[in-house]
Amino acid sequence: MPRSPRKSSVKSGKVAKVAKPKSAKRPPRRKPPIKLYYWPTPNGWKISIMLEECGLPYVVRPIDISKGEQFSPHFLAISPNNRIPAIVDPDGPGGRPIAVFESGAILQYLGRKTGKFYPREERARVAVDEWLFWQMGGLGPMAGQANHFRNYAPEKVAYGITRYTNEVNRLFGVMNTQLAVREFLAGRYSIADMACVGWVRLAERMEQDLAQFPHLKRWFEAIRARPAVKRAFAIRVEAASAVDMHDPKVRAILFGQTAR
Ligand SMILES: N[C@@H](CCC(=O)N[C@@H](CS)C(=O)NCC(=O)O)C(=O)O
Repeated sequence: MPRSPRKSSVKSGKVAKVAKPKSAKRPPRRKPPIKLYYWPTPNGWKISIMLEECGLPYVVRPIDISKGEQFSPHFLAISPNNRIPAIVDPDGPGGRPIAVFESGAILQYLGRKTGKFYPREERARVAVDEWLFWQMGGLGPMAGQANHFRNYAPEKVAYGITRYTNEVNRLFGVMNTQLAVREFLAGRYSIADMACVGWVRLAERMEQDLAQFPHLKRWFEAIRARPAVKRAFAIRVEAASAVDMHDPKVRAILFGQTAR
């Protein structure tokens, strides 16, 4: 039973101050939402999907990578690799703010924070980590290069196109084989699936036909139909739709980077 406040003795007709009951304390102030530094790309989608799946309040802060906003001192202080995505969580460990860059690290952080889509049990967690790191070190970089050589390189370099397109094809095959025996990459739906789905969404840009990978296709359709994923894919950034990848200024920013 909650303790009732004790009235101390009454002097000169006044009621002395009494301790406020715990329940009368002001509720803790709501923390502001997580800031998601974002551009609509497969790496950006990973985090908007996770935030939506977890029901975490967040605000989108577009970083226009075609205009070089990823090099602003403010953003570099959060993401020193000048890449999206990044987050700032005002309610980080110890209730203090934390900034996190690298999509894999952000997914793991949000998974640990919420206890969702990133199991605690060690064997299940290792399985998620395996597929998450497989995405970060394999599917992401290879698909990125395939997309670059196929769609953005100023000249058609046959060797680069074949090398990276084949590699994406091989990696799609690896997922297809795994998904023949598992509903999701690590068994249950997890941050590993969220990391991969954006690249499968862009299959056509990398000359991949999902009909060749029936289990991957089943998985992709199941994930794409999730309400949270639909909401994440529906986030519109007007400026992103207007980017002209043939514009020499845009190309110089994105494709001419060296050490600064
Ligand atoms: N390993 C990074 C890769 C992130 C990445 O490549 N982001 C791209 C968009 S998908 C970017 O910010 N590009 C900006 C640039 O090239 O300057 C991660 O997973 O977070």
